[in-house]
Parts: sequence; structure tokens; C-alpha cells
Amino acid sequence: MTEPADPLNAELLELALEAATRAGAFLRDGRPDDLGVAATKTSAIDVVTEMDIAAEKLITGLLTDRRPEDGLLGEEGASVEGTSGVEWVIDPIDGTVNYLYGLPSWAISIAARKDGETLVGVVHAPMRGEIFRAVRGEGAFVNDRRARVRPAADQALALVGTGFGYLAERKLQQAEVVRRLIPEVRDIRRGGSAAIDLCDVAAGRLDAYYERGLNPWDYAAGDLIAREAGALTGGRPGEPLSPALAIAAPPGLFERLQTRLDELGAWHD
Ligand code: LIP
Repeated sequence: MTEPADPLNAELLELALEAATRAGAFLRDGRPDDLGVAATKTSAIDVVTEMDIAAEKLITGLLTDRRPEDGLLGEEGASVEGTSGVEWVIDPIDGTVNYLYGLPSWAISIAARKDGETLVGVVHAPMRGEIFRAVRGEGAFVNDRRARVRPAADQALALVGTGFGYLAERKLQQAEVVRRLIPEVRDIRRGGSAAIDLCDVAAGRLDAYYERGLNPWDYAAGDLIAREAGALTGGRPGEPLSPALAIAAPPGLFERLQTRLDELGAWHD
């Protein structure tokens, strides 16, 4: 693996990789057979396990030990204003419900941002034995192979990933969007981890992905990885990828899908 050109990016990437791999081993090898729900958030199905909380502590502990001046934003409560300008955006388990049920599609997502720009992104999917990584301007990789998006497919031939929220009202609208879209594409896939879905676009395993209602920790790393692999990412036409709407696809397909999703109301509940 070639060293990133910028020494700061090299340090941030090395730290993100170390934290993600250590958390991945802990989560893969230490998952209790009787794992249960430790708490819920926006609804009874928006769950947190003891392993989410412990993994975030492991990651933030390592990052703070090495770079105490950095800011932290984590799904399970890490929130530190830093003084260095660098902020870590952490999802200790993206795909928590999959992890809770013992399904393999979950990941650790760690991104480093400076002045609002994502410099480094790492997504580690331990049950797949895969680490996706990207440094801004230096391409995206899955393990040691370069990741590239698939050539833009016609929308009718596109395999499209998506996901659903935790509130019934939002899920109703999301289901209506899928009902209208599914006859217009090859098929739909719902993997349960936005970070992995974005990386699968980067690796050419999905033609496109979209979802409404993500949090920054779900997409910060995967967005950079997808863009560095050749995807366009964004929200409504002219808007950046955000919790309102996240879309990722190769140029050519991205614009058509973005227009269609806007017509179908994928951006609102
Ligand atoms: C998950 C996202 C996924 C979405 C799920 C959930 P979490 O994040 O990665 O795309 O469909 O509802 O929000 O909660 O497992 O970190």
C-alpha cells in the first residue's frame, strides 16, 4: 500500500486502520451468544447493544490517546470539540440490527474530516474480511485492490441498494418510493449497512445506492470511498449528500437516478 502523499493524511489513515481493525476483532471474536438490546433510540427498533458502546469506547480511546487535540463525533454519544481542526466521525457498528441478529453485513466506519472536508475514510467489514479505504484525491481500495465503480448501467439494468428508517411514517413513504422504482430497475438490494452499501458501489457490486435518513457517521467514510472510486454522490439535484437524501452512482446513471428519485419524493417523509 503506497503511503499517502500528505503526512497528516498518512497519520490519519494509519490511525483509522488500526482503530477499525482492533474494533473489528473485538466485535467479531467477542460477540456474546446471548447478545441483547442495551438501549433504544428513536423507536423500539432503533437499538444499541453493549458491543456498539464498547466498540466506540475502544475506538475513541485509541484516537484520543494518539491525537488528544482532535474532535470526535460518534453514533453512541462521543462528542468532543477539538482544537486541531481534525474531527473523527465514527460508527462503531454500522448495521447494528444485523450484528444483533448475527447476520454478517455490518461494518466499522471511521472518517477524519478537516475544515468540513473528509480527508480519510475507512470501512471495515470483518465478516467479509474486507477493509475499504480512501484518502482524498488518492483513490479507493478494498484490501489491496483498487476499487472502481461499474460502468454506468442503463437504469433499467441497475442493481440498486437502499435502506429504510426506524419510524413507521418514514418507512411508509420509503416503501412507496421502492414500489414505484422497482419495475424501473434490475432489482433492489437492502443490505442493512449504509457504509457497506456505499463501499459496494465503490467496488462495482452495486450500480447505485440511495437512502433517506442517514446520519453523518453512517456515510462519512463510505461517501469518500465511493467518490474516490469514481462515483458521484449527492442528494436532491444541486444538493450534497446529507441526512435528507444520500445517492451514490457512476456518472451517467447518477443524474438519471437522482432525477427519478426527486420525482418519486425520496427526499421527504
Ligand atoms: C443503519 C444504516 C442503514 C439503515 C439502517 C440503519 P445503524 O445504521 O447503515 O443503511 O438502513 O436503518 O440506520 O443504525 O446500523 O448504524
